[in-house]
Amino acid sequence: MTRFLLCCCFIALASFAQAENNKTFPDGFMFGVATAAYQVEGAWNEDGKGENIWDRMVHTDPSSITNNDTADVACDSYHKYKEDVELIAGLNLTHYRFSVSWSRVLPTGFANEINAKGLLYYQNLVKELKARNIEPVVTLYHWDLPQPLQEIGGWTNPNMVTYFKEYARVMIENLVGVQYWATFNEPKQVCRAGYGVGSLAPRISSNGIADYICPYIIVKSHAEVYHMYKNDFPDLKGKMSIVFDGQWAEPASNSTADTEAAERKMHFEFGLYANPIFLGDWPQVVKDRVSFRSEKENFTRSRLPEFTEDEISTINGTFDYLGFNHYYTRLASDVEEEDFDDIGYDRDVRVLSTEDPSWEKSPNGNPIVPWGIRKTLKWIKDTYGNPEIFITENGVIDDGSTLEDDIRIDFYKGYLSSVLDAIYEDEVKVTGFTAWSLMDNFEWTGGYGYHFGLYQVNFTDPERPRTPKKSADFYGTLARTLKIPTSWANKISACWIYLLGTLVVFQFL
Ligand code: IFM
Repeated sequence: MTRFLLCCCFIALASFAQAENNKTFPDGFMFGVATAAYQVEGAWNEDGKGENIWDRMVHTDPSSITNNDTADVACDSYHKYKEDVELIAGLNLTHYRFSVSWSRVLPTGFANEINAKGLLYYQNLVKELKARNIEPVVTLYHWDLPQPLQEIGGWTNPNMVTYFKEYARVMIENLVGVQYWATFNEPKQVCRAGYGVGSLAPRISSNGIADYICPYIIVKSHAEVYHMYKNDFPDLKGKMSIVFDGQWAEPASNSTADTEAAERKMHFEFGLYANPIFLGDWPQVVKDRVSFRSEKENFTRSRLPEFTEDEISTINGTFDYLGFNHYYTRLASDVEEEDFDDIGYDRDVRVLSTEDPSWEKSPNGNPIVPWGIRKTLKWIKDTYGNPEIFITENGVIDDGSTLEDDIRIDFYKGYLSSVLDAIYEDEVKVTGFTAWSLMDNFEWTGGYGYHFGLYQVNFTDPERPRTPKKSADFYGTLARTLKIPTSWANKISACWIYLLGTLVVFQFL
């Protein structure tokens, strides 16, 4: 009996040494990679493409981007898409998440003029993927609004609902084989960074005003497209949804104030966009906070637009899955109510975000906290009635100095272990995982200084050659085996533990 118990202990120890989590992802689980049109395509003015808000920003204010980088050529995927698909196929991946450049297909943004060559590019990409058995996951809007639509107010103009729907119809009609659609990528970035603080294009600074009008227009646009897809294309049978970015807010202490602050933060950052679609209407705490402060600031009504009953029921339930991007975790602590002289989103949220100094950091300073993804997944499950969750982005940067990107491999080991825990311990319905990104690309205002890729791209070479990093092999093995690959070092320590165990059991007992 003692021998038996000891054996069990050693086996358990050895498995622990072998990998963070040696469970297998469920059958049919999807592993893929993601990119976005503006970040990889290049060809910014080729074959009839129109100008978008990022083209405008990088060309008129070059210093807004690190090193004055532009995405004029980027990874040149417009010309090299076949090579991209080849790389994806070589990694045994099930899907490729990419986005459509609206102004490549509709140069002015309006559907009166379709650019046949632009459309053909996406048709060819989908054809190439399908031929390799790779499922296209298509995002309709990943931040690159046609400039003429910005001239009329962009995502603060109610007419955008119609223009977006007309654009979406063109894409749905022309990419019929697509089974996975997402209307928007990370509406929080579009609204908060684009129209609130003004750090991303179109760089509107209307803190606490436009960043609430924008979600109102975006969720209505999303809902219209969802209904159009279901009603006008009943034979297509694909899934339509939206992608949210959700970083975890961990209470900084056990106090009730900090616990409530963390929950409030989740509702302002995630719920503001997800609640109307998954539950109907804005989160109550957001409605209460913005209306309370608006009244004190002498507004005649809340700065947060109110949905009509009709809008609530139209928007509610417009999802087939929940697209989820996750990168980091922060600590949340309660902040005292500030005076009412200045208006702003942060004053509405009333939460201070900090980091635990003991957390490991990525080269850009983001905390690496694998348990944060599990907590966010569980929070989404509990808050939104256990929807199917498709992880549409997760990743970390390396410092660009080496192809031996162990930082990325360790990052994925940790985060994927937590995803497995979410699936098996918390029973969250996660059906897919998507690495950001297939290759190094144009990281918005960070230019080419941020290396998120499984493949390195040489941006000084006109050919833009792609070279696999060590993590590409890791990720390919993961996709093939549905298990987190164990490194040789871990395998060797596990063998030593087995060996030692056998010796102890049979020699000394
Ligand atoms: O590069 C971005 C992407 O466009 C949206 N999600 C986060 C990524 C990394 O910052």
